[in-house]
Amino acid sequence: MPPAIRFDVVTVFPEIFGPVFAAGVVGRAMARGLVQLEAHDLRRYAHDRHRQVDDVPYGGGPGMVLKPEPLFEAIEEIKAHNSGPVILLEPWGERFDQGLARELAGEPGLVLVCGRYEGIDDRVRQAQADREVSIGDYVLSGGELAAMVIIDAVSRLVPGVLGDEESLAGDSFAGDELGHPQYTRPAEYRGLRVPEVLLSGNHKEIEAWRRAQARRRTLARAGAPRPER
Ligand code: 4FV
Repeated sequence: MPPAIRFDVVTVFPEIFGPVFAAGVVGRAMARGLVQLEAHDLRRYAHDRHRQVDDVPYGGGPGMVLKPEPLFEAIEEIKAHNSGPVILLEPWGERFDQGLARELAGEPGLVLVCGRYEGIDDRVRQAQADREVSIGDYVLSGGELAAMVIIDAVSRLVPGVLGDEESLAGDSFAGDELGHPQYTRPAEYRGLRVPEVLLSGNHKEIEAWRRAQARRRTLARAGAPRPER
């Protein structure tokens, strides 16, 4: 049975993806063949003696830039078996959020290209990228963590990945509201009690309380001024 979604990642550190997705709901979905992930070693597409994947920036300046040739070759080889969008992970990309996660979950696959060092030769963006995505306004040492965030958030939205013990319904951002507070046994701990309504068994009142809490959280966050830094 073909996977529900296939992720191909281009990276200079392919070995870090296995351990991250060995456990948990995404790991289980991979074991069930619902989600497929292959991390491709960029160096495999550099054919000189030193397998050079980066070089000094034209115009001078610090650091190194990922070369176009290995990336073009890797992306073109991958596109033979993954018809999904080619996505560059870059801080100036479109912001990743639950809405974009839902959109990407509808794709047959994603080709995720991870930058390192000072970044990627811009010709890769010009000629190979369908989208550029950022997970947030900060600079990472590489695109790998951003790729992992996207793989996890998108995989959860693929039908069949979440068992009934996990549901999308209670997710924050499932609709336009944040999730409600959650509690489990014991009913009292360190003098802190679980709200009585949740112990009442009155599902109408419980649902009303949860909606009210979700709205309170959403308004609190919407109203919270982002500190100028
Ligand atoms: C990033 C972000 C990010 C910048 C230089 C990789 C690094 C290197 N990716 N959201 N924020 N990428 O900082 O996605 O290419």
